Amino acid sequence: MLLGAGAEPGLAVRVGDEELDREALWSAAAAVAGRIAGADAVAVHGEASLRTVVAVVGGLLAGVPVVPVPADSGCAERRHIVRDSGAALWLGRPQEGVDLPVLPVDPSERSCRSLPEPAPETTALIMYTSGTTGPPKGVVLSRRAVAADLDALADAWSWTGDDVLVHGLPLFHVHGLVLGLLGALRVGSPLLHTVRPAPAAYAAAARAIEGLDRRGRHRSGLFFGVPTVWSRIVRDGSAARDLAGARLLVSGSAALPDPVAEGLRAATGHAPVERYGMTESLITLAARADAPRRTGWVGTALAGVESRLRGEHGEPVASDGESIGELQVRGATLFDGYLGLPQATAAAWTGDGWFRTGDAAVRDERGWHRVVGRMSVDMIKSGGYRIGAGEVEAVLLGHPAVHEAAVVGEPDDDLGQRIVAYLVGDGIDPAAVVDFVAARLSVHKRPREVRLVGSLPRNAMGKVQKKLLDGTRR
Ligand code: MCA
Ligand code: AMP
Repeated sequence: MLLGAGAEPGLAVRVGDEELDREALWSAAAAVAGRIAGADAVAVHGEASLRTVVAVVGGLLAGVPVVPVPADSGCAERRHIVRDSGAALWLGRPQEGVDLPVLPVDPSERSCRSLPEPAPETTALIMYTSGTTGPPKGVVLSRRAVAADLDALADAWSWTGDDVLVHGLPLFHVHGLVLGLLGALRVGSPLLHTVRPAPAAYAAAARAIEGLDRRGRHRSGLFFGVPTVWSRIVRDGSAARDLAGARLLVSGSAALPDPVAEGLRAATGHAPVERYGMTESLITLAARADAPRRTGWVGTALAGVESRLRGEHGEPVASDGESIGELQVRGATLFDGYLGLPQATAAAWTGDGWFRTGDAAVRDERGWHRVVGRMSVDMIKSGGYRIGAGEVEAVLLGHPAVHEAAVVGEPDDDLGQRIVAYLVGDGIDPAAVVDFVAARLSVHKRPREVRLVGSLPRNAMGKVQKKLLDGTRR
């Protein structure tokens, strides 16, 4: 069973002030499953709510591929995801730009319908993620891959039903949805979703765990966050103190700066464990809960996963803790391909069957990894969100005042990288251009800064030389 239906009864999920116990969640989800059975795929409005939880679980019970749609997406991105995925229905609150039949989701609905468990190779999710160019691609993830990843993480972190999971991450990406919701359901640990990952909300959840004793046993807190969340918690000293009673703090989705890791250790008494992954591979590397912490290192390959480093021409790179190569992975957690894009899928794999992550890393003799950056400047990570420079540039070029555009990620203390747009044009209003992107792509893909320039540095072939742009320190 993908969702661990054998787990003990009791609280399954609380989102904000609303909650469902396991029986009520399964029953509401079964009602959804009954209505969507046989659909090619369903799009789910990814807002942080019980509706989203019920819709996703309903899709998985029915064996219908679930397509989570970012809650902050603009019309163009939403329309692309809905059309490209072949979704037949929209589950959740209606949104502009969606021309699918809408199926409202009611968490208080009950159905006693029981459905057969779909085969492991069935698609569980189609998750949209950015490449360096073009619109987001649909990453096809099987139930087998999801189950393998969650079991390997449970093993690495000694994650059991005695843990209460706390996070406030988006329910439309791997971190918040696969690990943060499906992980909790598979393992059987109640999830307290804080709606937003704000420091005060994590602190309140930490205090609430004390009221969730199970059969007299004390529950322990497992907290997930992206580095921006941990950095904000460190800056908010009182929230950090409330996390002192946690069992484990986990950081992922982007590099955790050493000062943030050290700040957390000082304020909470806990050194966080890091883990690394991608939408395409799910989580592949993690530090174990029972191993000594190594700040700046993301850990070893999970059970069922292998890793290696390769140079520019495919040559092996030494695992000496210093030599840098492209990180390549293979194993049970890998995706089935990009939906409808056989060429892009083929290009993502080496001739001998390893997935090319596009991340530069080092590996030491003990198999620990440190991620040192992306191979391409056109892949940006901001607040843990993956954003392709080309996707933002294409939208900017659609603005009537913009003639040329180059988008880069610049170092940012809060977000890791912030999106900066260099623009050439006539009478550009920077704020209007930012809103133009937010309305079409996603709010989190908007430039945080616009710099107006007379021209962009280009090479003899006319290609923009991003490394020469003023202010870029990459
Ligand atoms: C501001 N806002 C706007 C605009 N400017 N809205 C429309 N147009 C504008 N021009 C509003 C936003 O809607 C929002 O409103 C508010 O301002 C704050 O938005 P923002 O500043 O973007 O948020 P933030 O505080 O900077 O966000 C930081 C964050 C967020 C909370 C850490 O970046 C986040 O949730 N990151 C998680 C990403 C993640 O889960 N990645 C995992 C990928 P309002 O507040 O009203 O909504 S999966 C992955 O990477 C792998 C597999 C892995 O390893 O995990
Ligand atoms: P996404 O597909 O949104 O999951 O983004 C995947 C990318 O996030 C990876 O290719 C890495 O660049 C980055 N990433 C995820 N986890 C980590 C980590 N622990 N340290 C550094 N980068 C990370």
